Amino acid sequence: MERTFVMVKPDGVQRGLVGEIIARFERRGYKLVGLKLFTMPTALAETHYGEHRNKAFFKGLVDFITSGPVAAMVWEGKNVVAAAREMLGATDPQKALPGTIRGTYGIDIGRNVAHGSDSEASAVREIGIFFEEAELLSYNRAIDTWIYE
Ligand code: D4T
Repeated sequence: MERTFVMVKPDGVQRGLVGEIIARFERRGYKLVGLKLFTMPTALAETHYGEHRNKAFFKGLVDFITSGPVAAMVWEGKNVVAAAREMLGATDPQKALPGTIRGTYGIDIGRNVAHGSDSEASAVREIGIFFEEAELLSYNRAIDTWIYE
């Protein structure tokens, strides 16, 4: 089973959308295997967004992502990396399809509510940045036989 990293950003936490976003993944059938609420230190934000280090929006992005608590989570399930990206919608909420998380709750690209890993390699990298191995739980759900054939 694949795992992906999803994070409700400070705007999503401030707007009270943590429960809504968790509920979407739960209802779809994915399994929550890691969850924490914390304020990102600047060094962690710079590592997480390292690929954007030379972009004009980098400083604003780091200032924003460290401005308040984020809800970091790891979801597990079949093809969950790609599915989570689809559920989030396009990075720019104005291009995100209606019904997606960003297409439902966002307007500006710098306030796009939530993050999801963009590939299996990114998921492994990001889960490793945000979680200790012991914080990721392995457990069985009786309901899985009603989700997977
Ligand atoms: P995140 O990482 O936030 O889920 O976004 P994506 O993976 O969907 O998109 P990304 O890495 O290209 O962008 C990271 C982050 O930067 C913000 N951003 C992006 C911004 O403020 N202005 C911009 O012009 C771009 C391209 C939004 C998401």
